[in-house]
Amino acid sequence: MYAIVRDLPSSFVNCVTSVDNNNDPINMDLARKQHDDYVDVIKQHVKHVIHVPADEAHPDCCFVEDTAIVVGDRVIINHLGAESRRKEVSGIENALKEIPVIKSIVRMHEIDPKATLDGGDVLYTGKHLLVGLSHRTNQSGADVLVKTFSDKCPVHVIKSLLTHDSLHFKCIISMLNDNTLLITDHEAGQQVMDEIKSFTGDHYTFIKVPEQVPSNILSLDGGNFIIYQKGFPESEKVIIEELKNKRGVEVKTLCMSELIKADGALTCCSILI
Ligand code: CIR
Repeated sequence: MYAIVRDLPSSFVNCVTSVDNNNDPINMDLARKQHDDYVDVIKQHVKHVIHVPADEAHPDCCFVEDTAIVVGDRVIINHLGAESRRKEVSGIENALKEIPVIKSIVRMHEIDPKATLDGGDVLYTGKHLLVGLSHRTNQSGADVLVKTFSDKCPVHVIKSLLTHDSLHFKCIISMLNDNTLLITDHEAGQQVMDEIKSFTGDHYTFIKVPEQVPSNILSLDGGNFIIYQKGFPESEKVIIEELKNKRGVEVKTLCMSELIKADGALTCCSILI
């Protein structure tokens, strides 16, 4: 397995964010420490970690998940929804070229210049590719994924997130393994869950997590090990009971408070291949 991660630039404090950080600005030293801790855990579980240097011109460049979609040996380089982030992709495209298993890399905007898509809106479970439309990901972006990957696995477009104010699809959902998903236990989560069930029937078991931030976990080792966000005791209870106690998953908690201030989640700081 490979992982791609990217360092935080000093310009990270100028990231795109919906969070009002005026009273509690991003602490860069702490943000770097939190990101380093995250990368250290990934290194313990993934054999090949490609570490891309930070790009000062792109404050959000550590959020590598948004830049590319990988299914098997095929990659789409995304055309990101936020214009200020679009040129982040070149450093990641170069990193992907180093990975022997990857045979084809195509750029979304060369397929359809109207298409926009962030990787935070795409969940590849190993069985299905689920694409959530959002303010960053438009129908044309989703259509490019349908065209590109439908011969590899079913691609389903989820529309209900658009009526809520979540930044990305994966702000409310993430995967444990190829038949178990975690989802936020509120209205947006319920609607998304109903839509996924309408496409996939009973394939997935859904574990409902009371708060939004901790519904985004990072699953490694085929779902036998997860990282979850520290500081959400109600959700932690569910994670410990449902994942650790019932399913025997090894769990590790990390505090990513400074990345949350940038609207970051756990999955967004790596691409796993
Ligand atoms: C942004 O607004 O684009 C970044 N500040 C945060 C992106 C987080 N990406 C993700 O969760 N996939």
